[in-house]
Amino acid sequence: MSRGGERTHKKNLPRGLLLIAAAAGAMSIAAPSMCAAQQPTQQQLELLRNLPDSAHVLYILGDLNGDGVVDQKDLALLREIVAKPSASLPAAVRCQAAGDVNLDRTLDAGDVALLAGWLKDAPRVNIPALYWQPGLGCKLSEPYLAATIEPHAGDTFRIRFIDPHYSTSNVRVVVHSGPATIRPAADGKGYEGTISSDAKPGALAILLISITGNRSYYYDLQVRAAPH
Ligand SMILES: [Ca+2]
Ligand SMILES: [Ca+2]
Repeated sequence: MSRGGERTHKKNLPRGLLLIAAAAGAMSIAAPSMCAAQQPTQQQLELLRNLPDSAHVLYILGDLNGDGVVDQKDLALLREIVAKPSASLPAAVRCQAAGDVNLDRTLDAGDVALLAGWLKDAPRVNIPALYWQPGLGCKLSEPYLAATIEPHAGDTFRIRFIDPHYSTSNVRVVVHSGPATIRPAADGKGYEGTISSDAKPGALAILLISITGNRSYYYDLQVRAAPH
């Protein structure tokens, strides 16, 4: 089974770096200057404003056009960007950062090769990975989720729904593996979990998020080493 996004990437990622995407015109999710077709609704903005401090908006690694799946369309867009790095972004791109599938903060042939490999034997990545970046330049795209990143052992973590159509009745989150437990949030707008108090620094708690429409994603929480 393909776990295209499976990675050991979250170690040592510098915090607060501006995303490569920003330079090429991708916008902050809350930017007021989005063109009309891509503007988040008031309801979404309200949900974004009310996210817990530790939560980051997630995007799907490899999903450049933001349609919720990772397939040949995304690979074609990535090839186009890499072939002409000085050209303006193809109009279909909603999340340039999602093309950095090897997470080295550049878009180049290495990403094309990796994404092509994920899609070599399947029309789409079976269960794509969700990821986050500080200062992310992605426009709001599927799935509309935010999550705690890098919890410590013993911490509570949260998955929050930004899309108002999502609730605990149509989005299911379970612990796929690793030192964590999870339960629906009392308000039905997300899930809350706990990292085991004896979790080792660097351990991965992998969540499986299943959304109505038969789509599933992995989200990795890496237990942070630093003390509180
Ligand atoms: Ca896509
Ligand atoms: Ca890259």
